[in-house]
Amino acid sequence: MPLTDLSQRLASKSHRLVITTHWNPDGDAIGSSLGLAHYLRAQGHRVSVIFPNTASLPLQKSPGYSSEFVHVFSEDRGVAERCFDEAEGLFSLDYNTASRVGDEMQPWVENFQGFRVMVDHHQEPDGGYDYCYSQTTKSSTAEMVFDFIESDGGPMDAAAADVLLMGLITDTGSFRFPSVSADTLRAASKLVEAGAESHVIHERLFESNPPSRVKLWGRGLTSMELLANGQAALLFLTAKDLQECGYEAGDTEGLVNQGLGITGVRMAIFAREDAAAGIVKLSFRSKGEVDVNAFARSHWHGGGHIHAAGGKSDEAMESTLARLRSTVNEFLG
Ligand SMILES: [Mn+2]
Repeated sequence: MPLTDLSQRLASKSHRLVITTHWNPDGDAIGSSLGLAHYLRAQGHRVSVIFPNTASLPLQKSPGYSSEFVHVFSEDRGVAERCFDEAEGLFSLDYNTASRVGDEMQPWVENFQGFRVMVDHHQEPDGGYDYCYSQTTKSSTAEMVFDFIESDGGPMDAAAADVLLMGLITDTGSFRFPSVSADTLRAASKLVEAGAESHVIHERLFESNPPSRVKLWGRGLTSMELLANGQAALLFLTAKDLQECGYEAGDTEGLVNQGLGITGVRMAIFAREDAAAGIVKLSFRSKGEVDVNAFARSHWHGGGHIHAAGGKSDEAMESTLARLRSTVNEFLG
């Protein structure tokens, strides 16, 4: 579907719009949502952004995160529900299926009565969208929002450029992953021209850590064990580790990637015990042909991309780790 279809719809008048993204919003979720909001507001639309739950501390410093048009569903449900009720159009950014927004918010996305727009780069998008922009080859949803803004033709302010570049940076590991294309770098170049500063974003995201994050990375790295004859690295943190180090939301984001830094490792697994929810949260990363989306779907109630996926286990930590060892050995064996 061409981007101009959506441009025509939006240009007809000022719309009341709601922008949503996935549970535990990461840099691309926050960046694409706020970037699109900044842009559409400057175009005269009345836009609310609804995050399902609170972002990690560094992401809360994103330009616009604390604005009056941003609401966190789990914190301020009444206001968020009113935004859904009043909006004429819904945007689903950086998620392929409504369950990704969490149980509480899912019905509000599924039952939304106005026009619906999906902008996303994950596999197998839900149906039921009036405008579905799904491109799995794109580095990030932020890159897709950039494409839309460029095609739409309006001006981009420095705040929009900042958060969109942040989305590119976080979803590409600072332009390291195979998903980085010439288009990605061209988008980055245009965003810098529009006022984004890469060093400012890096400092905000990666050099503003609470001590708990650095301590937990130490523990997580120490837990590392190799599986499948050195082809996989498993890292884990127990509820006790989290408690002793003073865990805060977002502390372990990115830790799983450390496993891929080992020679010969093609798949990395990170398991974090979530005592409150009674589950173990799982993250998977891979290189080359190893499809962690397939692995997460077939064994761990999850999914994602070929090289990055998530899942969960309802079993206790010890039995989850045992089953991870056997399923990984079998998967890569
Ligand atoms: Mn993304």
